[in-house]
Amino acid sequence: DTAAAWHTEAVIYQVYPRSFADSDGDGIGDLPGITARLDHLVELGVDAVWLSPFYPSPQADAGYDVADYRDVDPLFGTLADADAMIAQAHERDLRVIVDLVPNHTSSAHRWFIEALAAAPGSPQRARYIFRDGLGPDGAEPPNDWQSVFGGPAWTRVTEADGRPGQWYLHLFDTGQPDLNWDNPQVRDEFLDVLRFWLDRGVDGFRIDVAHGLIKQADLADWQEPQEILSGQQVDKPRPPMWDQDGVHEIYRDWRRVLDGYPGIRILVAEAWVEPVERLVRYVRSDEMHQAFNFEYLQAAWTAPAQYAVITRSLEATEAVGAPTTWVLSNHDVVRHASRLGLPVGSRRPNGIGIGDPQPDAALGLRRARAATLLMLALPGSAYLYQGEELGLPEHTTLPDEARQDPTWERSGHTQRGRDGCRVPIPWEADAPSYGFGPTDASWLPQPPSWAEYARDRQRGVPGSTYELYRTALRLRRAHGLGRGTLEWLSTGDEVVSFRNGSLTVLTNFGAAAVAAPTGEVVAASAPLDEGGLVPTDATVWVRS
Ligand code: TEU
Repeated sequence: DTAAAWHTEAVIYQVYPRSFADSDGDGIGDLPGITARLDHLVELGVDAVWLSPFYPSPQADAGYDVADYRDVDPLFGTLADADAMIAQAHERDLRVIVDLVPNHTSSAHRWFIEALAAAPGSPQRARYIFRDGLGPDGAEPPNDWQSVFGGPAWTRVTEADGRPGQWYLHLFDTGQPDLNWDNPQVRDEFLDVLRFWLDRGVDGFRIDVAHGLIKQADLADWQEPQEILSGQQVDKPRPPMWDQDGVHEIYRDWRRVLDGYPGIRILVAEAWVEPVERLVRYVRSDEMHQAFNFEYLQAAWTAPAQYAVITRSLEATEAVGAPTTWVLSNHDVVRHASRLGLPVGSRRPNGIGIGDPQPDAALGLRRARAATLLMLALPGSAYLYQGEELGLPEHTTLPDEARQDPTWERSGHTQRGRDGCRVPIPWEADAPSYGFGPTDASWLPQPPSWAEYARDRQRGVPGSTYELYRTALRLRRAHGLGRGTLEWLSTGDEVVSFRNGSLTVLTNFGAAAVAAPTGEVVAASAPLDEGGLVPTDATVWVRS
């Protein structure tokens, strides 16, 4: 029954609420804006939306610092707006996935405010990870861990008597204190939060930093540079803050809650864990339903690398009976239309660094179109990030004073951060803020090139990126590609080619054009050369 197993082949579209559509003209997108644009998602042809956080928050990390898990930030609307958005989505057969941030709260969460006011050793402090400092006055942090955003992962607090006191752990920003998941109160609270949103009708949760909740009990020093991808090989020691075995028990508890609701409600792990054999431990049948495939996102643009990552991903997920997932972009990484236009060796996932070369925009877009057409032909579930259907590039020339991502400050301005992939979406070329909202306001400035990418400039235009996505999604559904089986035809150095059902797919990575498979070309990421040859950096779908 495909309806029951919807997630195994779903195309899920990530909405980044502050940048999708602004209904009230304050320059920040909101829930009524999303609801008003749901028909776009229907026209595009996706199955579900995942919304990044819209909960009350000081916005120290664009909402990934949650102050109240059961409400909506006034920036984005009200709980009634959330209910209306969910209802309107369901009316259109779109499922709704919300973001859950369990590794840390905001420092403005009631629990953390209580913890600061309470004494060392109190039950209030035991919900977080407070420790005494090292050295004579406790002036040194408890260990050498670094924040993912740069700088020490510990901040010292001032006690009630006005003296410098204990330190608290934050793997991310200072405004994101890590919760203590050994505390039963923390566990109960999140079971309740799950029920709160399930009762409101959501179809699932994307679990932020799913590999970080449990820390090695001794909080041992970690000399290696802080790596996001937490383990290079299955048998190597893992960093004491990532991918600890204890996390799995938490997700088993959550799965039991979800399974108590009608239909299939899903858990999706955001876990930067390598290799894929360790990642799939999160998607065992009694844990999460899916995990983002970041190894795929990071794979090099060569035939051997793409063949390798696709086969490894399919094999590893098949072994645990979970759907394979595919993703090329999200709100944390350089948009793939730019990433694929960077010289090999300078493709950092999170932000184009100071002094890095600028991407080749034409090359990047050409490869992005080829990559997307390859991805959407694969069996499993695929994630799209808002704006990629317009071919949006990274905004690489944001003025420094406009930057909002905490990584910019925390890294001492050595990393530009992730703002460049978060710029508000252009809907109409000739409207204020390119149709993002009713006014010119936009929380990050939109570049003038946004006019040419606007949806209304591409809609109905043959060969546009928007129409390429629509065609691919329509055919993917019509041919059941998401539940198909992949049969390799060619895995050489220049070409990757396979069959999925009645379609033959070929991507040409080589410098010379190659013959297309025989049959009717139903989709192509670039026009074919004379004689029906597939040019370099292009993908074709052929019906035979
Ligand atoms: O990201 C988790 C995470 O590890 C990111 O910092 C990511 O690896 C990094 O941006 C490199 O690309 C999640 C959210 O997706 C991110 O937006 C949040 O900042 C982070 O958690 C903290 O909640």
